[in-house]
Amino acid sequence: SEHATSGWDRPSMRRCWEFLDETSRSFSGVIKELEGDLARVVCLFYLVLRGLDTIEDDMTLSDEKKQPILRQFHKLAVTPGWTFTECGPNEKDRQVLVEWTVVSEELNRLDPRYLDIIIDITEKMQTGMADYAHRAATTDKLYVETIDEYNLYCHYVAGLVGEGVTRLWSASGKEADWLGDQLELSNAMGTMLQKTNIIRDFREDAEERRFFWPREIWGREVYGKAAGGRPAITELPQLYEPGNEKQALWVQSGMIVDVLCHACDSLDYLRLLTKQSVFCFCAIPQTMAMATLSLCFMNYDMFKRNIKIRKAEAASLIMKSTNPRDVAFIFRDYSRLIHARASPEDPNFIKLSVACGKIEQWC
Ligand code: PS7
Ligand code: MN
Ligand code: MN
Ligand code: MN
Ligand code: MN
Ligand code: MN
Repeated sequence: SEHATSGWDRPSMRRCWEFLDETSRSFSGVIKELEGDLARVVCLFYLVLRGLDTIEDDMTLSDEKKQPILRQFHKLAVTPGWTFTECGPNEKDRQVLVEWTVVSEELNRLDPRYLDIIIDITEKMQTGMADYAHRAATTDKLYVETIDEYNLYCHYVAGLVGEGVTRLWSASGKEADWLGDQLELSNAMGTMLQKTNIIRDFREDAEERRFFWPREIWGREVYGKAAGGRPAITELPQLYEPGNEKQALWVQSGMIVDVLCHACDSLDYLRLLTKQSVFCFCAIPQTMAMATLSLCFMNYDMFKRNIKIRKAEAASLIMKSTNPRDVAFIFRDYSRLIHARASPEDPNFIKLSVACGKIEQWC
């Protein structure tokens, strides 16, 4: 029955599986392990959001061009024959949009109870993306100012993915009906992944003039004071200028404490799951995120180059992330590594201790 629903016998669905492998190293494995319909449904959900994100990310498209495409994307995505060839040659996933006919063909084959969820989430995400892109393009407001704004952006681009997949678990009958209504917890799951990605990719994003770190965190005067009486940071790229290393690490620590505050909600979510394949899909990216946070914490290399967890560490996390108890222990182990590397001079030290203490308590 796996093969009855995976679509391996249709060229269009085979191309979609190829696109999944080409566009996602982190999700393709766990998506393919999902049972029954869910593997194909989540693969298509992934490709829809990958297509939308590729348009959002393309800084070579003008705002005039981008706005209508973003705001109509939920309709364009299911329009037979629609394709998008105008992404710049540097957009690594542009080919999905060029060959979108295979994706729309498969979307239109989906059971409406799945397609409706995918379309609903896409419409909400595209609106959030369009609003942020428009503001960045038309005002001199380059930075996200407050933590509230930062949380709202993460809700749009990742918390909604958590909501969407959770509603898909319920719709498939593989998890309880009421799980789809646990929006706080599903939002925390996505937000934790997005914030970790935003921290790790700081240098890469800054070089593309994309700034996600909120001023409410990086602009704090205490970080300058704690770095030997220096003035507060006024522009984000100052964080990788020589001489600001110490201050950069306190800011980084402030960003990491903020993510750790979502860890217990993620553990609460994972405890509600009952199907093994759904559990692995949800848990593996979260333990990878904890490993990434531990790699980044107090590591100035992150400001200089792309850093990634080792292949062997990733492989070990895939094998060990099998049940809520073991996942909580993995969270606790990384949280202890982080705390052990924290310095009492760090203005975030107390907050960090509290966040780590809550993870200890959860276990
Ligand atoms: C539908 C599986 C499991 C309850 C394309 C999975 C970019 C971090 O741009 O590609 O390369 O820096 O490394 C994924 C919650 C979303 C949130 C979001 C859709 C978890 C478009 C993933 C993935 C919910 C917006 C990938 C959020 O990062 O980023 C499906 C539960 C896409 C999940 C983006 C980021 C995902 C992300 P980049 P990545
Ligand atoms: Mn990526
Ligand atoms: Mn994006
Ligand atoms: Mn992206
Ligand atoms: Mn990124
Ligand atoms: Mn990027």
